[in-house]
Amino acid sequence: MGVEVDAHDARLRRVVAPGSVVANPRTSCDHGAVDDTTKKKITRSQRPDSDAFKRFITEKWGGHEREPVARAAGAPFAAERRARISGQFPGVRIIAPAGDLAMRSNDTTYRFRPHSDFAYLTGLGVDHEPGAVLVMEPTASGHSAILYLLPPESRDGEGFYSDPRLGEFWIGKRPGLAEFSAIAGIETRPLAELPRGLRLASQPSPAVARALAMMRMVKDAYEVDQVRAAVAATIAGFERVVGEFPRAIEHKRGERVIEATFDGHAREEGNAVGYETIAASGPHATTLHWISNDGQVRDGDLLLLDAGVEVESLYTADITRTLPVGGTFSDVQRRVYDVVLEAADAAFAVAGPGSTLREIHLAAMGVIERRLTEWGIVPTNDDPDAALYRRWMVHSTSHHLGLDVHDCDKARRTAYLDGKLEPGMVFTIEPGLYFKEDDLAVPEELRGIGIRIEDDVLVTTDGVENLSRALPRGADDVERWMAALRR
Ligand SMILES: [Mn+2]
Repeated sequence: MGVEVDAHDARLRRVVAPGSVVANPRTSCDHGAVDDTTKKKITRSQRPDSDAFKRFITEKWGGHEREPVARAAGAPFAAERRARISGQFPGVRIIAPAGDLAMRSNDTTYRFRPHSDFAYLTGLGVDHEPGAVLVMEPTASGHSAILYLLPPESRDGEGFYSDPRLGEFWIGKRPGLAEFSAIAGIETRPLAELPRGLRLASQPSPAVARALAMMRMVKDAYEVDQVRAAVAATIAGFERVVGEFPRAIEHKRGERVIEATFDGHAREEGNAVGYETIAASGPHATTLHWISNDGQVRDGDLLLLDAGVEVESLYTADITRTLPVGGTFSDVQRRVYDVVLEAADAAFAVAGPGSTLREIHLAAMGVIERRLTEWGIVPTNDDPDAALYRRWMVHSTSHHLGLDVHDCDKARRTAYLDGKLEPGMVFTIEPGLYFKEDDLAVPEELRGIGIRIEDDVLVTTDGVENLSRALPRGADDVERWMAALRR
């Protein structure tokens, strides 16, 4: 995603709704169940209330055994992270809630995604586990970790069929406490045993949140592997999208064809998209966060696709390519494209251990300023800090990437922008140029052209590795790649 404002936060807020991180044990507020808060039966419930029914529905079922589980690949790494955060907060209780199901409307919830710090400290991905709270209690030698969870309602109780949130009749078999302990390598206890005081204040402290953001800036080997997998899945998604261009051109909302193709791919190959897909054709590409995606895709347009697959461990990629829908760039499209590519290359040239995100941004902006000045569209100004060229590139060039698309946002600003890059850091390089349709400050031929090129970058011991290099960047390479995909 191409913007400094952390739009991803909106999604986190959706998952960890204000006030809802406090787990809500055994609150059945759904179909036919009684809401603990209101004690009012859900209006539409028509389930039989007879004792005979209640007895019959809980008997005569086959095997009760749970699926065998294996230790999660990320679990040892999560243990190492817990040890490191423990060392930073001796004697202090550390709490990391997964967050709770967020209501969409009435009793309908959004699909659950745990808080990224919870995933980081437990190694649990996918939709594990609404209501869970990781508590690290201080001990003489460090901390002991306990994972408090809502146990599933299995076949021997009324909740099995009456609790749409936990009952296995509704949600299928899920790991129980023993299974989660085996998966994560952490002692588990029922959420009901979480001390009440912790329930009421089960938010990570700002100091812990900041320390975790600082830690998360340098990825361990497991995290780098996961980002690589996310990038590979994302590149495959871009290839699928190009294959759907003919259908997108035919459709009245071709951008939705692009979005649905990529998002479907993300669900098939990963957990979900890492953020809302931007599928912006023609002038829509000049709207930085164009996620309505309800426009047409026309031959001759450029299609800006900014999208990322989030894999099951919840690490995401964040890649943008700007593709000529008809397969070939026009002269003016290519002229703008080449400037953005030159800016990206200038950013790559200074990126490496010891450089900073601020320096990388300035390298890219140097190219943008020089070329736009050569084109004669930047007004002269006596103030050397006026930076009027930024009218056409208002976002920053880089952000950290990992469990969150805008990763480590709670890190200190000085560390984020001016901290020296270290091996293991993963960030984006994503300059762009955006000439809006009604921009009277530029020649008519530029109006309606929006271009961004975004790659995901790993800092190595002696430079950087472009993790998304398998996706063509140069205009000629893009054209050849698209032609090959269409054959
Ligand atoms: Mn981005």
